[in-house]
Amino acid sequence: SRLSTVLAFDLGAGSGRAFIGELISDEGTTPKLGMQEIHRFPNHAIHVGDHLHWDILRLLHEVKTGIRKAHQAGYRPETIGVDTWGVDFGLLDANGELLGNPYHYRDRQTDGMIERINARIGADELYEQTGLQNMPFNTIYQLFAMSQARSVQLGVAEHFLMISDLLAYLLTGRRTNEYTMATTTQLLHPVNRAWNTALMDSLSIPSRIFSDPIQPGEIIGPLTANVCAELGVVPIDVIAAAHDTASAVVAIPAGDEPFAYLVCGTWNLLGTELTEPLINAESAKLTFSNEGGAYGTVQLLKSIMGLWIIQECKREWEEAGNAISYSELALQAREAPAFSCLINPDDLRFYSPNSMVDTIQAFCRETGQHVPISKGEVIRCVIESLALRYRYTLEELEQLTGNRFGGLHMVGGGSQNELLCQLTAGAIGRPVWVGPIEASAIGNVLTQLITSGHCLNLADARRLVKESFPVIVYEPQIDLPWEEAYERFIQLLERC
Ligand code: LRH
Repeated sequence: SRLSTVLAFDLGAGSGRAFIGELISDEGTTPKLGMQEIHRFPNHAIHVGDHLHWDILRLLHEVKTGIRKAHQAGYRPETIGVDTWGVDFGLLDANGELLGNPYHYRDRQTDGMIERINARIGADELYEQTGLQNMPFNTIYQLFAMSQARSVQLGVAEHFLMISDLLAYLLTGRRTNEYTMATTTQLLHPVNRAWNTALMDSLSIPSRIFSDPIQPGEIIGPLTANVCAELGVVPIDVIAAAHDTASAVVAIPAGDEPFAYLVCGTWNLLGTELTEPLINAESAKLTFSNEGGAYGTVQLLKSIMGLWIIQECKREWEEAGNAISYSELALQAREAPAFSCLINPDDLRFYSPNSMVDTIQAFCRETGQHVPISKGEVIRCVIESLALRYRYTLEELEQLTGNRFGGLHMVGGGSQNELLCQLTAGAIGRPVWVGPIEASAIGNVLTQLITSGHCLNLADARRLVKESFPVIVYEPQIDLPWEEAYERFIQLLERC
């Protein structure tokens, strides 16, 4: 029988998805979670003049479509949750109207802002106050760029809402700042877990636009009468979901022991779960972030450039009239020779280049390596480099925490890339436990089930994941000279 039905939206930088999560219990067996995908839609960056934006109204439309489709398919979800990527936001005026289209985090307005804030505050001081890796896209740099540009919108804004808060607002009319999303702004103090208004003041960011964070799982409110009338549904409660990364970690099938994870999507987040922030000279030097997790946890992690590099190559080939599927790309990469060239995936030149393929080739040329030409060679180079980057980051994480991890949990859309999983196991010389793929959406469902009392807590939720979804194990294969490749990779990192 069906114990509970909820609806989860998970929006990433490349696509959004809607899932029905159902807690089902058959006679005498332990309950299991079932996930049905009911809607999937692309999420595109839109160039407007000199800027890059998200199409927030289209996203709202797709979320509404998801609610409608769930209803049409006969589901009656008890609650709804919306999780999204971090760092981006919308601003509301005093009447509660949205001011403009939210910027895309890859918009160039943040160019040079890290240097400017470092000059004002000092990198060490900023790390001490925020506990976050200085990524150019962090909200702090976006808001500082707007304030430096005398943004009229920022001048009149009364409310700041992260993308997930904004979508929840457009559905419910309630303005909230969810805590785990708020931690991706680099404006929240990691120890007292409140907005850092002194930091905002020193950067001319108006502190009046932020409200006290609420925790994932808190009830935001019911769908507005307008939305209910438009979609023909009853006023279902919207529940605050965690940041997509934090939500994915909720769904990692781990036990009580410390574990390391890789949330693998457009970005790759490699980290471990702690109960308190870890902020010291070493974590600053190794540039690890202390992001807020669900249920009081701290996610000590590092952002790695991720599948973005592959997505961009694919898009470029498509636009040049050489469209190729991911499965065909994987096949060609598998056949390409191993370790013919490597890149540092986190070199900022790969962040937002005009041509990703040219940039990879230029990197290899400049570092005196073989220059990859075929699609297979290019993708092989990226996948091997990512796998080596994971090893490097995992070892840093171990150095920082003093833990030795028996393997790596891998979740997220990118974990469907078998070659990446297999090469990662090879690179780290330990097993990679893959699954569940849709971890962010599952974490979102679990958060709702904890709120309704169908799951007791985080540990209970993770037990349910273990009972409900398979984990594929990739054992390291010793067919390739990984140690030698790793040495070359480290030399490369030292040079650039
Ligand atoms: C992953 C993610 C990541 C960063 C980035 C902008 O989807 O949320 O944790 O915040 O997007």
